[in-house]
Amino acid sequence: MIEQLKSIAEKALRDLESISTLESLEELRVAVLGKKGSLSEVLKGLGSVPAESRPAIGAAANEWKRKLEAALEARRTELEESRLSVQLEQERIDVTLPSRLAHSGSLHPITQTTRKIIQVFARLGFDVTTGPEIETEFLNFEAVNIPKDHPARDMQDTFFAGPGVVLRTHTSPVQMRSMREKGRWPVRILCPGAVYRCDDDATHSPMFHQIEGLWVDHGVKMSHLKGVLEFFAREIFGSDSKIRLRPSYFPFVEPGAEVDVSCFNCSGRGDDGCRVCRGSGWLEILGAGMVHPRLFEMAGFDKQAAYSGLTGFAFGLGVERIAMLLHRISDLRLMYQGDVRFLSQFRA
Ligand code: FA5
Repeated sequence: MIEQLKSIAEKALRDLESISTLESLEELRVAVLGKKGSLSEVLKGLGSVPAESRPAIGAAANEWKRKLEAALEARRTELEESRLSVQLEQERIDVTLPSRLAHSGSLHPITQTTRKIIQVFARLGFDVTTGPEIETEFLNFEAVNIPKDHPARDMQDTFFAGPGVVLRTHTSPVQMRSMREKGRWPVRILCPGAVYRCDDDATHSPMFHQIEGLWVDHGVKMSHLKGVLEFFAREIFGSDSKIRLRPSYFPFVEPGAEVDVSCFNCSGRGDDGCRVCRGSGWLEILGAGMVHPRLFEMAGFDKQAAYSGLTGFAFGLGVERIAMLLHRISDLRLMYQGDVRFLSQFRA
């Protein structure tokens, strides 16, 4: 039996030399030393051996087992080390390679400008509200005092989406929606959103963005409008900005005004070579005025209230126009072409 044990162990030690993977090493261990391994199988016959021979066989078996285990362990360590070094070689990272540039996106200049403007008016207590871009012809025009066939409709060349339905030409219908929804005053809202007109040139796009402001309450005056717009101009264009109001006509306000801001490039001096104001010293930024009392009627407000001191002011600005002025963009169409070379210049 000792001879049998010896031959099994010696064969196992020889086999061990040709083993090259951890998996086949484990297979060999199980085949020899496992519960049903060849060494264990031989030892099962120990019962039939005379009692006096058993200690010697047991000692020999233990000795071979110990030798085999030590050899297996040594081989395992070798194989593990070589597997690790192969892995390290294969997964080598060259830390000296230049890194790939991560392209992070950024907010579109129109979104940035819209948010900036909203933040300014939010500080004055204006709540942001929105309305649908597909609007009824009634709310887009009649309800804001532009009757059918009125020449004022020519000011806003309109896309019709169906009978009595238009792509809104301005954000002014949101004034009416808000007043009707609330049904009472005060109303102090800011309405940003896309609007549509049949325009297309370097400063006019068929789709553009406006922000409408409306403040309705007893005692709201033109001087409040001026103060609010002056604050807006200083926050957006710089602390020494001034504004001026020029009389103008919008059917939904009376009186109405075009509002200009002093040129931030030449500090309003109107320098000859100023590329921003072209020498005038002023930049037109928005339309504004005192809410026409007819709008309060259309909103369903109590007629008496309309004539007993309920007043309001409204203004509407083009976001693209403000973004173009702030970033000196000469062609508004650049903002819609999705060219990252252009857009990446506006990373905040
Ligand atoms: C209006 O749309 C009025 N609803 C504004 C208003 C509201 C006046 C409340 C009084 C009281 P206007 O048509 O001027 O006004 O347009 C306002 C701004 O939108 C313009 O100053 C201009 O900056 C911008 N705008 C007009 N048409 C285009 C266009 N096709 N593309 C880009 N911006 C435009």
